[in-house]
Amino acid sequence: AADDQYLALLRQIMEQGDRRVDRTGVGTRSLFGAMARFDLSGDRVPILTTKRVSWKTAVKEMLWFLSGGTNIRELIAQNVRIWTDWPLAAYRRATGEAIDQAHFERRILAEPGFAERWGDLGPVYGKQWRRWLGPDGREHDQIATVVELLRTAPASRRILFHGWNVAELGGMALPPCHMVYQYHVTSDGRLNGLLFQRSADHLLGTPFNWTGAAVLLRMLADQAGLQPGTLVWMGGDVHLYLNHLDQAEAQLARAPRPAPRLRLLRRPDSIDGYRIEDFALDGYDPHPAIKAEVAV
Ligand code: UFP
Repeated sequence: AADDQYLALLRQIMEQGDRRVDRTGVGTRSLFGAMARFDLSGDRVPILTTKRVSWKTAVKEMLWFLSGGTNIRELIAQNVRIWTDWPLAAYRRATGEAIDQAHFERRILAEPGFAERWGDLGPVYGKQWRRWLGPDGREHDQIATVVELLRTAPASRRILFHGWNVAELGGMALPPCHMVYQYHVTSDGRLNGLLFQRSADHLLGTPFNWTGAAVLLRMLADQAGLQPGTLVWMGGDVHLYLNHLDQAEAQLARAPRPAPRLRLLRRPDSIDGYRIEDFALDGYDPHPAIKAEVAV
């Protein structure tokens, strides 16, 4: 079902999307306002089968957000390279050095001082989720608050966390794309979630963001003693970069395969206790991965 919704949206973007110049200069076709809904019961998970999605990378990234991290060093240590482009571009701009990505990543890993200076992304997701700084100097752990509310006030309409800290946007390598997450507990104990994503690179970003949001909902449900319900995804500017058109055509020609199932193998004592080894994806037999350039 995830593939059907994904491909329908992809086709719609290609056929009806507004062709425009975007921040990166690459150019996109863009739709405004899109929705997808996923039933997460029975271990269902919206991981695409029409191309291989590096789901473990998406889970590691989500665990990194939850850890409060903002430095790419912790990602590279786990072989996750999806955030390197931004600090690398900043390093090249600042130093004029034509360093290649692999060398840059080796230095980030090997030299803590170098990582501190060049690997930090600023107050991005992890900082805002776990340590949103109030005007009085107090730090707010939005994730802990969400878990607490799910347990003690499940009927609340205020169970949400937000990444768009206006006052700190200027210091971020990239302002949050998957921006606000809201939760809703049904009277029979199912956890629904809604992600509002202001900007979605439909080819490279969306499949990851769907995976991350689903995994996060599963962890939160587990921690609060709830069953997984529905994940609702809302996209603001949902776009296809013009250098991704061939990849999009190739994916549209593929037939979806049976959906995989995601199992959580362990229930840690807190939301902070999850590790990548706690997740198993059963029956994942996707079409091959599709390579594409990321617009920085
Ligand atoms: N993008 C995503 N998902 C993410 C992420 C980035 O789709 O999780 F971090 C894409 C959306 C857009 C670009 O193409 O990155 C961000 O650019 P902008 O800030 O101009 O929207």
